[in-house]
Amino acid sequence: MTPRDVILLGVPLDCGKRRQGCRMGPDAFRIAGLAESLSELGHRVRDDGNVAAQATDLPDREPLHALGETVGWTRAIAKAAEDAAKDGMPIFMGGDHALSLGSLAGLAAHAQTADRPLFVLWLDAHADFNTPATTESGNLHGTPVAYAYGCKGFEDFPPFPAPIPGNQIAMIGLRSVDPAERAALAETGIHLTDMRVIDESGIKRPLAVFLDEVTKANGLLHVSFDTDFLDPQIAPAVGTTVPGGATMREAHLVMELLCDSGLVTSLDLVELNPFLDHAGQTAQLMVDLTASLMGRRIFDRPTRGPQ
Ligand code: Z70
Ligand code: MN
Ligand code: MN
Ligand code: MN
Repeated sequence: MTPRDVILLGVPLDCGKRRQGCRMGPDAFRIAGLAESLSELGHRVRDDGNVAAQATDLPDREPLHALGETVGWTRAIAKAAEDAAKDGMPIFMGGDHALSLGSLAGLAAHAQTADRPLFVLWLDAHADFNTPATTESGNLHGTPVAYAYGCKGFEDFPPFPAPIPGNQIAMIGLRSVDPAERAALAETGIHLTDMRVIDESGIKRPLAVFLDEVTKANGLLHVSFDTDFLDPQIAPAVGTTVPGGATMREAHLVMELLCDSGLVTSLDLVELNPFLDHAGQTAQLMVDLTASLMGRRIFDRPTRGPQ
């Protein structure tokens, strides 16, 4: 893989849901050796430390959990994301998935300036396609894709710069989707790959189809990696475990195919809750998967197809 300028940004945000612990994520990724693993692969790595929360005077609004705090974080992260994207490949070390309200907004602004379409790959058990109006839990980590797609209901948030069309978004790993999300997704054109498709036909094909579209459009590609994409047996450090997730081999294959594509321009690592981890196992797995995405290999192979 061509050496990249990687910019690590810690985002100790924990306000996207009620269960706490994700704010320890950035340090867990550091302690698990993310920077060192990427440097060993030949990348130039800079750790910019943690993004600071931004205060707002926006009042909270029931039934939403921590609305004001989340809007403040969204502004701060969007600014950091847009700045970092100019310098290289940002990796956002979360933090829960509300982080992506900000990373997507900042990267969409960057894509607009670069005059390239932004594509988003959402690796997650969940669709995160609720809005502040449809959410049953009030947890805003369940909303970033709807924000980026331009759904109504986000009036308290900064206007999303250049909403992302559905055909530029792919979700892989789905196995927990709320009724309101399912109804809303039906009309979007978002590429939906649930676990049944993966069981029946494998994880490679839906990914390859999407990557082809990114290539054809000369797009930027943001990968948003929710730890709960993985099966909880290999990744126990998540607040809402959903059984039946991606295996170690499926996850590494996704990362290797993404690496081969050379298309990934930014990455979120989210929903790791180190308080629930077993001796750093999940943090270490996330770091190893990121290393696969950034070029770590067992053997060098031709980049296309079986031999
Ligand atoms: C549900 C909600 C969610 C992650 C849980 C769950 C959302 N759809 N996302 N864990 N990562 O509350 O909106
Ligand atoms: Mn998520
Ligand atoms: Mn999830
Ligand atoms: Mn498409």
